[in-house]
Amino acid sequence: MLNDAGQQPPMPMDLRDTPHRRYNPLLREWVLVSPHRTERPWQGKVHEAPQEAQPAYDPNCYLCPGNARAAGVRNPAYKSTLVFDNDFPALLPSAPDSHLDLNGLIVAHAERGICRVVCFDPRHDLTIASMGLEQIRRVVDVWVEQYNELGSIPWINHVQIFENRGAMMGASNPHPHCQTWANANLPNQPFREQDSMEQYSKAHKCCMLCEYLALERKAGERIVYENDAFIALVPFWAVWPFEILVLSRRHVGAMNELSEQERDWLSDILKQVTAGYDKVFDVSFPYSMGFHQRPTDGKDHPEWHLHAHYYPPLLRSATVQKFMVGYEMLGTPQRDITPEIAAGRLRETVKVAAQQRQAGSETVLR
Ligand code: H2U
Ligand code: ZN
Repeated sequence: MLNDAGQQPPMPMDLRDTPHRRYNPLLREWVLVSPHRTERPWQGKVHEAPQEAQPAYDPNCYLCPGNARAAGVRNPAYKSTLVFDNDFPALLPSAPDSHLDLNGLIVAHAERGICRVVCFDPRHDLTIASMGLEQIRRVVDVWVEQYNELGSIPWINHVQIFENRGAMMGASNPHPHCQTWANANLPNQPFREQDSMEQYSKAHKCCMLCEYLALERKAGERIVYENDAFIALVPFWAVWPFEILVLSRRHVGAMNELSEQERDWLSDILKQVTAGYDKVFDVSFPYSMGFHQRPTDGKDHPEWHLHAHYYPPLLRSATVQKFMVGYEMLGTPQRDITPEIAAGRLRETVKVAAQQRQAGSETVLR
């Protein structure tokens, strides 16, 4: 049958079998999905050498309480969280306002910023997955404080909170910690997301991620875990094999709009997601994660919807990771295992991890 434009309507697509490209509306780019390839990460479990257990206190760790850091400053004997200015900051608050522009082709602008480190806990051997909910909640409170404090500095327009977990992701230290980089200009990814969300809400008179959330809840197949205030799902357009997007269920732009209870639910979902990750290959799962929050430029940004991205590199075992090479560097990112299959697997590991916690039989991976 021909459609109104006199054309043959496209055939319904079998996402499980047909090579296809998926659209990422946040970044307005494509990812190539090749589901016909047979690699499946959980066929035949690969046993790796057990990871070295970490001590509760490491006298050589720069982040443990009472120890001297790399640049000589000594950490206090902190009892819960610790925030300090990065001793080797990528950005400086004092950069003079200067720029270079040669025919719009050789262009540079000075960038001011503040970089901090947040230690989650005095215990060297913990991770978000193994920390208690009250401990994680204290970290959430610190993130809100940091977002408010840094964001209220007039020239700071964006606050990026991110965690590198595991040596594979370049984490310098197993001690549970994250970083905060706050600066004047929106970094590339939030800039693109902000532009997409703004254009979408102008065109559709509603929030892009609220709409997306409703579609995902209806479909159900990409949802990994949800609680009263947050949802964790493998986005339809995921690039990394076990990528997860955590979305607030309520339309809020930043963590400082969350109620006390919602902050507890945020702590819960972070623990559920990371504990589930650790069960995928029975190793401490490496990842980079970070929150995307409303810019702190003094504007309302009603289009902005609070979310966190988890980008883990592991693909098929503790040692086989995904690399963005070849076609992906020169063309488009590509994946074999579909987001739906990855979500099914993660849903199961989150459940198993929670059951084991309840039964008191969890093996904590560090
Ligand atoms: P990772 O998130 O990649 O592990 O980085 C930790 C940060 O901690 C890194 O930016 C800082 C590094 O500069 N750091 C200090 O500020 N002082 C230290 O003594 C060690 C590490
Ligand atoms: Zn330590």
